[in-house]
Formats: sequence, C-alpha cells, structure tokens
Amino acid sequence: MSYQHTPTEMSGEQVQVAIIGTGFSGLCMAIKLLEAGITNFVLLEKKDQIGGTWRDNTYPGCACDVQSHLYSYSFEGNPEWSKVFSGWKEIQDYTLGCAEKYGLNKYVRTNFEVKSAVFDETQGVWTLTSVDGHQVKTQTFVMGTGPLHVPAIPNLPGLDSFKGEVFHSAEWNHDFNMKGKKVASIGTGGSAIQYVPEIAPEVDQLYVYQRTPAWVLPRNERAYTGVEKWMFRNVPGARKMYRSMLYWMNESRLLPILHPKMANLLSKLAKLHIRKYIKDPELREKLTPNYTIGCKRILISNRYLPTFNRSNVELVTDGIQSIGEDHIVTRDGKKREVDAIILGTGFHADPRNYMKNFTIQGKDGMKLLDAWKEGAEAYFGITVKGFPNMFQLVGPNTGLGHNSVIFMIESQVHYVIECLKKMKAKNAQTLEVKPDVQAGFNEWVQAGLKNTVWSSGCASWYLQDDGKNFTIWPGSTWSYRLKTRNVPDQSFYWKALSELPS
Ligand code: N01
Repeated sequence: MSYQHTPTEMSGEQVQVAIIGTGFSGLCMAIKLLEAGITNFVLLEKKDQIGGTWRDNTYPGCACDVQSHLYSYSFEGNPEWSKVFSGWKEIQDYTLGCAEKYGLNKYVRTNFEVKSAVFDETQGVWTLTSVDGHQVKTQTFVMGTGPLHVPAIPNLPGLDSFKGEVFHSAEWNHDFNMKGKKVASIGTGGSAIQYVPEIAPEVDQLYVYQRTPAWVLPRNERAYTGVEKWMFRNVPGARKMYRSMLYWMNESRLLPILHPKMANLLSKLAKLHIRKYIKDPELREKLTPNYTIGCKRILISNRYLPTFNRSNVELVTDGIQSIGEDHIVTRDGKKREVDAIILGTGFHADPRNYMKNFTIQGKDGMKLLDAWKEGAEAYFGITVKGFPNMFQLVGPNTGLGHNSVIFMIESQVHYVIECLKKMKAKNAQTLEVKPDVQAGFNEWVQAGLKNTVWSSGCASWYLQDDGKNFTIWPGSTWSYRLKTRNVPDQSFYWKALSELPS
C-alpha cells in the first residue's frame, strides 16, 4: 500500500471545513465534500497514519462483528473481502485504499491533535488549536472522532505496583512474548472474547477475570469462495443484493432489542450456545448472564466459550480485591501469580469523560462539556444548540447495537452536506439548531428508549451513571435515514455575516 503522509505544517491555514479524525466517518465526510465540489477542507489526524478503530485495535483476533460487505461504504464496494467478518488489517487496508482512490491524502494533516475549538461569534469562524500550538481557522468543523477510542483503565487497588507487563486491548504490546507466561485478562466484552481464544493456546496459564458474563451468540464465519468473489466482481447487482440481504438480516435483530419479550427467545438461543460448548454445569452457570440480552452489546463467537474447556484456562468470577507486584488477589482471598495483565476493560464512552482534554467553546463562552452537564445530546446526534457550524458524526444517541454504524455515518454525512449546501444557498455564515427543536427531539429519543432492553435496569456503557441512555438510536436505521434526508429550514437559525454581533 503506497501511502504518503502529509507533514504537519499548517499554522494559520484557513479553510471552509475542518474534519477531525480520519476513521470511517472522517474519510466519508471528505469523500462527500469532494463530490459536492467543496475542496477547501482539511482532515486533522492526531496520529501519524490515517485510520481510527481499525488502525488502533490490532490485538490478536481483532475483527469486526458486522459483515464486511455491510461494514464498508455503500458507494465503495469491495468484492475482494476474504471472509464474512474481516480482521482489522483488511479493514484498515480498505480505508487506506479509499483514501488513496479518492485523493484524500493531500488533505490530511497528521500529528495534529486538536486540544481546543473556540468559536468567534463576530466572524462566525472556529479556531482549532493543536496540542503543539498549531492553528486552523475554519467556518465549520466536523467531529469524526468516534465514541470508543479512549481506553478505560480500571481503578484497581495496586495496579500501579504490578511489576509485570500491563497493557490495554487497544494498545496491544506485540513485542510481549506470551509463550510460557501466566497471563491475567480482565473484562469479557467484545474485545476480550476475540483475543482470549487466540492467546489461550500460547500461554502457560490464562486467568480470565469476569465481572459480568456476556451474552454470546454463534458467529456465522467463513471465507468467501472464489466463485462468490467472481460473482461479486462480475455479476451486475450481485454484491448490492448481498449487501441488502445482510442489511435487513441485521435490521431484524432490532426486534428483540425493542421488545423485551422477544429478547427471551434470543436468550434461549444463547443458552443453547453455552450448553453446546460447556458441559460442566457450574462453569455453565458462571458463564450465563442474568440480565436481559441486548442491554450490553450482544457478542458473537464460536471460539470464546470452548476456550474455557482448556486445562490452562480458568474463569475467575470473584471480584478483584487487590493487585501486587506479581499477583492478583480476589475477594475470596485467593492469590494468583501472573507475569502480565491485559485490560480488556473497554473505553470511556461518555464524551464527558473522553473529551476532558478537548475544550470546545461555543457562543457566549459556553463550553460543550458544561452544556452537557446533564448528559450529551444533540439534534439527530449531529448539531448542538449554542455551537453553530459544529457537526458531529456518530454523536449522542446515534450508536447501534444491531446493525452497521457505517449506514448511520453515511446518513449523517449526507445531512451535513445538505446543511452546507443550504448555508451557501442562503448566504449564511452560520447555522445553529434551535433550542426547542433539540429539546423536542431528545424528548422523543428518550421516550423511544422507554420499554426497551436498556430500561430493564442493567448496567451498560450505553448508559450514563444516572441511567440515561446517551448512546443508542431508539429505532431502525432506515427511519434515521429517512429523517435525515432533508434539513428543515425552520429547525435552524441561519445568519449572514452582516447579522452576526459586532
Ligand atoms: O469493552 P466493553 P470492549 N473490573 O466495555 C469489564 C466495540 N467492539 O473493548 O460488563 C473488572 O464491551 C466489563 O465488565 P462489566 C463494541 O461496541 C466492536 O470489549 O462492566 N472488569 C466488561 O466485561 C464493544 O461493545 C467490535 O461488568 C471490568 C469489559 O471489561 C466496544 O467496542 C469488536 C472493569 C469491557 O467490555 C467495547 O468493547 C470489539 C473493572 N474495573 C469491540 N472495568 C466490532 O467487531 C470494566 N470491566 C464492531
């Protein structure tokens, strides 16, 4: 893959649009800006290479649990996907390929980690400043930063005193040789269930520390045959039809999520899955969740559960009491000596946590995190009152537990482009969502989330501490698509430069 980095040499640059992040959402935004004839933009990337989740997560077994033919841009099909659920490397190569094909590399400014965005009300312009003090002035900015990228390091007593190797799943230490080592893995979410089966055969002993068991369903994994790939390449409509079929298959997974009674049916299936692999009733009970399926992300794997039948793998369900220089002690007083601790403990999903080092200041000196004191919210997850010309991709309440987030990203990018077109047509310097429109929308969102699995009383990173669901879109993805097709004039204040305060 030939890929040219663009150096960070941009202080003082002035653009129409600045996009933060070069993952799936940032790149999609850039591609669609070019399509709309907007070339005066930059892509700001904190690291030295394009990418997002699939650049950062490289742990053994890391793969997407949405089918690749669906977890890719609708306008950039890839007949060459090697299997149903591709690994991180294949997905990252796909995104780099898109960046190259659409000529995005020249718009990218790497090593530009934005630390603040400040709105100038008199000019209707944002100033973005990097941690190194470089600045970009822009009329509009789009956050394509993704909600799950700041690792959550658990506050476990004594973790700092541990002398062995410690790393988070998203910061995998590939130099650490696990052969013959005793390894502890903490957490049993989407990441851990992928790497646990991979490392188990390597290590001398693996202790899997589980706080809450995960609901796990079978993974329909297989490689595509040569004939299938030939058809995807050559038969008109074949790839699109297949993608549509995957889309509706995933969309149907919404039913048990929205209707807890149907969730019972799904949990019966998951229990059969556990029964198939785990014969020991005591172990089976430990691995069986007691919360409504869907409340935490439903995981898919055929390899995770059988791992616990290995003689060198132990499931530890007693809570961690303390960590010493070379061991972990659980609440039952048992001490296990380990050489390494892997933290499969997830990410700070609440922007009020993961955006602590990124100050966004809108109108009247208002900081975004102050505006979000009660919880993050936006209009369609995209625009926020008091923060004109700021757009978010995969913002509050637009995450999914059942289908491909790329579908949501494409809807949002379309919406942003429509906003920009309207601004131009109206000769508006600024656009700002009306407070009552945002409030009404969020009441509707929260009402839609009532009586779903997320209001069943379980703990989940989809929920903030007070139980409010700030992450999930309450309906189907096609309903989101329909609602974001058009930008209603009356939902926003549109102001020309001459109307801005002096
Ligand atoms: O993180 P998680 P992840 N002591 O938050 C446990 C996406 N993803 O990195 O459930 C002990 O799911 C925590 O326990 P509990 C996907 O959206 C996507 O695995 O809070 N344990 C849990 O078991 C996913 O949801 C793909 O009780 C502690 C685990 O750590 C998201 O990324 C693939 C603890 C964290 O699980 C995050 O997944 C992989 C503590 N102090 C991931 N703190 C795709 O294929 C936390 N835990 C698209």
